Amino acid sequence: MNNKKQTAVVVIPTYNEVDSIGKMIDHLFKKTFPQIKNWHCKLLVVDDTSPDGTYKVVQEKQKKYKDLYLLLNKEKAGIGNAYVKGFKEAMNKLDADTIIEFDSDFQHPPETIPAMLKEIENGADYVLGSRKIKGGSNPKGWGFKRVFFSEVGGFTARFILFFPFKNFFKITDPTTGLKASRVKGFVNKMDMDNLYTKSFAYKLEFLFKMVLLGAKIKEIPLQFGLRTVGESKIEPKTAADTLKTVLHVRLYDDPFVKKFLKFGTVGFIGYLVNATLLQLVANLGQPEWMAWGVSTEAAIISNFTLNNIWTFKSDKIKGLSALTKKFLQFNFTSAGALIIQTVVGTIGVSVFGAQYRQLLLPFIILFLVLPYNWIMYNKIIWKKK
Ligand SMILES: Nc1nc2c(ncn2[C@@H]2O[C@H](COP(=O)(O)OP(=O)(O)O)[C@@H](O)[C@H]2O)c(=O)[nH]1
Ligand SMILES: [Mg+2]
Repeated sequence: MNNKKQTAVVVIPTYNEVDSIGKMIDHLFKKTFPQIKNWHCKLLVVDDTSPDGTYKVVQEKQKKYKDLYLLLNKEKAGIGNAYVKGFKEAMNKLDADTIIEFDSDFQHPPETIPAMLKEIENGADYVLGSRKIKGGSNPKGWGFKRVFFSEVGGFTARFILFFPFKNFFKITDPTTGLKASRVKGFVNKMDMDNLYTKSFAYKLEFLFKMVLLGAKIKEIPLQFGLRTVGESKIEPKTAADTLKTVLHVRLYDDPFVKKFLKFGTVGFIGYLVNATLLQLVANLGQPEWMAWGVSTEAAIISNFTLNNIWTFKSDKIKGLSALTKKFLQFNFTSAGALIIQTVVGTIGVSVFGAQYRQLLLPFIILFLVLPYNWIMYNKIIWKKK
């Protein structure tokens, strides 16, 4: 064990924050950091060469505080861009063990910094300031419209990113800007050169990717303050951009969704095989049972093969004996789906009437057969070793 203190780097991106940055720097170095005994705290301001001269205030303060750093970008390139640069600087040059995302406008109370570091010490990898849990709140001055959009937006993001898994219930404030992230195993594993967005929505992309990296998440209450000086840089297009980002990462980066889409595609191909062969064999003048039997089995073979080489290729079944055994099993679970569909379909028609037959079928498939097959494939046929 060495007793060297861990380093926490607070990153503040700024654009035209000349009225708040000086006060914030003084507050952090005089009041906040001295309270934090277990960490060596550094402050990194990432400024996009603000026309109002924010960076000049920082340069002036650097004469006074040795742990104050400034990263100057040539032009305004978005808060996400500023943070990516800040994260890299904090990791590569400032020896960061934990990185805190913080605003200069006092909307994030500085007392949350020691609170977040405590949670990191207690084993959390990713600490989020939440306005939604007990002790947290939106600014008192926010009108109905602002609160409404924040609520609806937050819920939509939560749903798209995490439904139906535990983080949908657990992460109450996905659009929060206040965060502390563990570097080792998390920020240093993040592919920051290939982020989808450099705007405010990077907050949600980061959140999603931290979850994928297996971060242990802890929320602390955030009493989000009113901005007293300067202007919000949130642009009108932020909402649309955020929606695009959450949809993108969930569709393209979530292994569950990718697998589920393949599973759905294979199922649909199976249906086409079934329908085509049913018609062909019947047209050949074969008995009805033969047409149904042959086409159904062909669909089962198609589903088994395509799922094995594509959907579940990471758990692919190989070797003749294993393949035979699993294929037989697959026929049994498929028979189960057939039974479910037949029984529920028959009951449904007797309850609602035959005119609802075609309407019942997609419902049965969507709510019963699909989940049933998904579970059988994952838990039995292509069970993880
Ligand atoms: N460097 C940099 N900082 C930015 C940019 N956009 C916003 N910020 C800073 O990010 C922080 C949060 O932005 P803010 O406008 O307060 O967002 P709000 O609190 O959601 O209204 C503030 O310190 C801003 O100055 C940008 O394009 N570049
Ligand atoms: Mg703000």
